[in-house]
Amino acid sequence: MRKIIHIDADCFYAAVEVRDNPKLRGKPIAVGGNAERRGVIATASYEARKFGIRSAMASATAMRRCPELILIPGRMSAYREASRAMHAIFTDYTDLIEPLSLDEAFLDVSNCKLCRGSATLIAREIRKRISQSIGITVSAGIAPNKFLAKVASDWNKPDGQYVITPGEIESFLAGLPVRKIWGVGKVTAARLEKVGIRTCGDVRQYGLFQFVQQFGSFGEHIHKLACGIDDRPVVSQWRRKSISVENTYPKDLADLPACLDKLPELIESLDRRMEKLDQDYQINHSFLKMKFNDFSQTTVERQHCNPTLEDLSMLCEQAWQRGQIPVRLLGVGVKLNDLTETGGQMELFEK
Ligand code: DCP
Ligand code: MG
Repeated sequence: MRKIIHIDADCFYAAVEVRDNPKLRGKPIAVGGNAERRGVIATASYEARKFGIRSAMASATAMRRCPELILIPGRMSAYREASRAMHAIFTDYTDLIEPLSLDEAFLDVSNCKLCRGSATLIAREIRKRISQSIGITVSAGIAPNKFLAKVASDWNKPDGQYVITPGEIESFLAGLPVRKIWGVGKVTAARLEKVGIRTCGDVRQYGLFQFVQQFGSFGEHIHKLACGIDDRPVVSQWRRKSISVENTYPKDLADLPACLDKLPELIESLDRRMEKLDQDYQINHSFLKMKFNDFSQTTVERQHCNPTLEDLSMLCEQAWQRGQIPVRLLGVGVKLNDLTETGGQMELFEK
């Protein structure tokens, strides 16, 4: 049984605007094009949604519905930056990340050992970290497959999460409108409604064979999802550039020997993380990060294809020489070549 999390930020562009200008908090705002220039709304804050303002609506219509609406032009670079920061948090839990848009992604956390392996706790921790370090809220759906996780992330929006355990799938789907199924738009929904099908539960009343006969091959897709069956994998196109571990120590490390003492356990947890990498990664550098107790920090790196304790001890000594005061944080890591990007291993050997 897989554990899939679907994350979706709450009124994403608007949330970034409110974060960067707290005076906007609690007010009806929207991000979008100028009403005079036939602009459209990209998104609206929840306060603005109370007036019926929605994505893709003409800005002129939005202004009519809510004359005090504060309309803000978009800042794509800020949204991209927030999206990147969210992604960086996801990578602490899994490499199987499939972004659907800037503010939305599937995570397959089936093999994640953090948070006692509980997807519910992982989602909660991710949401907390995003809110604390990025300053926006996201909602999450947790389920055994993508379809259910995506539906679930909408259930307790904003700033909430919803879990569908395997045992709850049937009752969850019983009352779920077929419109919630991907690809079922107005037209299909109307066709289904004609034969009395309104919910996924209604679809289940039909056998698969009968359903396909009546609705064609798309019927098979609908029937499977309505029964809670969705085997589509989380497809990650994202590739790592580096992998690292670090630790902030409860008591500062007083001197170089104290730092060197901590290296073996850091290397061990780095090794554990590297075991999960696929064969298409190749190490090209190793690095060591040191943060001193005055909060200054330094990183030293060296070309290596497989760093040993001796190699990292040397880096540690170099880093220490740059500060020579107690150390609060130590980190070790490697930078990676992605062989799938350089044309694959075979080609490398043939050159
Ligand atoms: N977006 C857009 N045009 C649309 C829909 C969305 O430009 N027609 C942009 C603005 C949104 C972002 O994409 O902030 C994310 O889209 P969502 O559908 O996830 O909507 P929000 O995150 O804004 O709101 P919600 O809280 O409902 O997820
Ligand atoms: Mg969103």
